Amino acid sequence: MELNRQPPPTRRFSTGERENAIDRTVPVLPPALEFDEHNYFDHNAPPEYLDGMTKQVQKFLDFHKHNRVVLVTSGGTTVPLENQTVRFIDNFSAGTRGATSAEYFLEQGYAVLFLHRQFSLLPYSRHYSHSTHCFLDYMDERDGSVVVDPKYQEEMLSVLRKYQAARTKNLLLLLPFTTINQYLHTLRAISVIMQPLESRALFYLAAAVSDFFIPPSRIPEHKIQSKGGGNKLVMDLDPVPKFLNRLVEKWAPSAMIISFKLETDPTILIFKAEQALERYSHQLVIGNLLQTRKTEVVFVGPGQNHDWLRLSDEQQADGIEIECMIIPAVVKLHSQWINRR
Ligand code: PAZ
Repeated sequence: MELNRQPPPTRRFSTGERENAIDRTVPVLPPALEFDEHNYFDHNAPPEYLDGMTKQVQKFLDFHKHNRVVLVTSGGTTVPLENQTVRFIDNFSAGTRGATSAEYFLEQGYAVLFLHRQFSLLPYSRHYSHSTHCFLDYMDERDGSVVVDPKYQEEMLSVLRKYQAARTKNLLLLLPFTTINQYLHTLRAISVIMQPLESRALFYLAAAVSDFFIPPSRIPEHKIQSKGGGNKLVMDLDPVPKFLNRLVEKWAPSAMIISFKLETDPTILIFKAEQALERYSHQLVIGNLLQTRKTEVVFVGPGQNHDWLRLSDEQQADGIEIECMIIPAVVKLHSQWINRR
């Protein structure tokens, strides 16, 4: 598969096509322009912790200035319905793709910035959290001490060694977010700090990012009242500007950028992935379907190039993870990207 930086699509100001919100087959919103960026970031305050987080990232990048660094985004963003948030809109993503991919990137020698939804799955600990077992099921008591149940020893030792190696070598930095606004501010700030890495920076955008939000001018301050249970709650959400275009053109112009596209209707997956690639002019879209995302994905690159990666029945039965195919393929493309610049 060839990688290309296509010329940016025809410029026009974005408009909120709210009537298109439900029909996923209509064209996606136009990419955000500079105007949209200012409009959004000037009116939606950054999270209070952002300065501290960017200092951490800067320190991490100073340590890895000659290495390849991947920013993996993972998990779903929330959309608060109140400023003092009691209720919010969320999505299904548990962060499996992101956390699993991060482990395989670490195996390939990358330093990993892991921008993830707080409390979603994390690299390494994911093997023992959110599973059907409680983590205490992995433990046993021996002579008054807590030990790992012998039947899990071998596997847990292997995971523990990889985790400790990543920590000792300072290869993994965990960066949590919760809301769509925190995610966007953090993504922008980090990508700008990553600019000196040039082509050694890789963006692997696996997070399930909200498409709609309530702007600060309309969000209620306090908990929405149920008024005795008789009233309907009618929501009026604005589209979240499509900042991928800004990432490609301004925030990280030399980096390789890979986005994911999730659909539920197999007949539109490739079309939507191609459409995203054309609109945002980045290097690769990885398409996946909600139902089969753990066993197959499609790489959609420039020139209507489609490569399906699929686990065989046997691989599935053996517990092989699709990310062990995705990441080496991505790393190969990233090497080509670096060598061409
Ligand atoms: O977190 P998870 O492993 O359950 O799901 C991963 C995913 C489907 C969210 C990811 O592969 C993806 O497609 N992210 C982009 C979603 C989108 O905005 O279209």
